[in-house]
Amino acid sequence: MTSSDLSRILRIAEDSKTALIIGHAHPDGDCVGSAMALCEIAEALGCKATLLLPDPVPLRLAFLLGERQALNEVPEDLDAYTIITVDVASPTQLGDLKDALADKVALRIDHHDVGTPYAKAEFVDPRAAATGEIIFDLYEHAIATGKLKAPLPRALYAMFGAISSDTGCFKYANVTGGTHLRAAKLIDAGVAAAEINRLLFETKDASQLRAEGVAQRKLQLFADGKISCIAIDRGDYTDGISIGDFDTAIDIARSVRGSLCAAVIKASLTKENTYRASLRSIGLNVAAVAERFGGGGHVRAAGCSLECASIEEALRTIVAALTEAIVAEKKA
Ligand SMILES: [Mn+2]
Repeated sequence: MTSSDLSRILRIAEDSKTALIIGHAHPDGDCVGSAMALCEIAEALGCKATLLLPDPVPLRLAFLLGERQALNEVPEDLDAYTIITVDVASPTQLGDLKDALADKVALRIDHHDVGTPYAKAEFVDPRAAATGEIIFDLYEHAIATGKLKAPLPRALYAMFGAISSDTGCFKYANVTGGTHLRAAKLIDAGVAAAEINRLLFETKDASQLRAEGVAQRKLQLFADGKISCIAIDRGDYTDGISIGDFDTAIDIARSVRGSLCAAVIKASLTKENTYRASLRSIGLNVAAVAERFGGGGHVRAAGCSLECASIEEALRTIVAALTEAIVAEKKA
């Protein structure tokens, strides 16, 4: 993002007296941390900021918010707000808020490779490993231009969490030298990096560990082991295991030696015949696969929802699409 882009974003935040800052459905660490940090920055610029997330924040990410509360539904006086989204690639990612927010988003700050434009002003930088990197640049720009006078420790903490979360603790292919430089500046500014990484990556609920056991038993390989899948049906949400406990199942699927792409398919708890697929790869463009089903994301990490009669059908559909993508890639 250029410094004139950053100036324009800051101006939108400054000019809005009341801002509604929104992340995506099924919030992840990047969206929660980035939205939290932007709220802190907007408030320091003299704006009243309200955080809105389409779904509740999972317990494991709640620490990024500190004392800040997040709304889960749009406020009644919606038109009084300047609406800003962070890490939201397309309107479908707004989940149940999609219809209420249609055509009302003033500003989108994002880093996804594949998405559907929807905001009046769009600032998307796919080179950023996390939206948190863009928020950090925005913060530095505000300091450098004198708009922010004092450091904002809670914002810095949340930004580090955002960046660390979306890079898998600085180990994914999206990490650049710039990612480490920003992290270094955050650590030098006093951010408790080890604490954040421990809470993000080394702390699990017992139910999550049990879910990982279920996921390991459900691992299936296809295409000579090039595709690794875990399919989770409604009946697996039992014994105190919730759907969110399977968030890390994708790490199990993608760790299989020889796997080129991994998928975790989860049955929706609330919507009959609806399945959510998370896709990961080590090169294959899974964003293009997700896009076929109305989803999107990054080349190596993407997601989509499917309407299918059963978990078996959802699994067959995803495996067929991934197999086609592997064959097409070989030909190219
Ligand atoms: Mn992100």
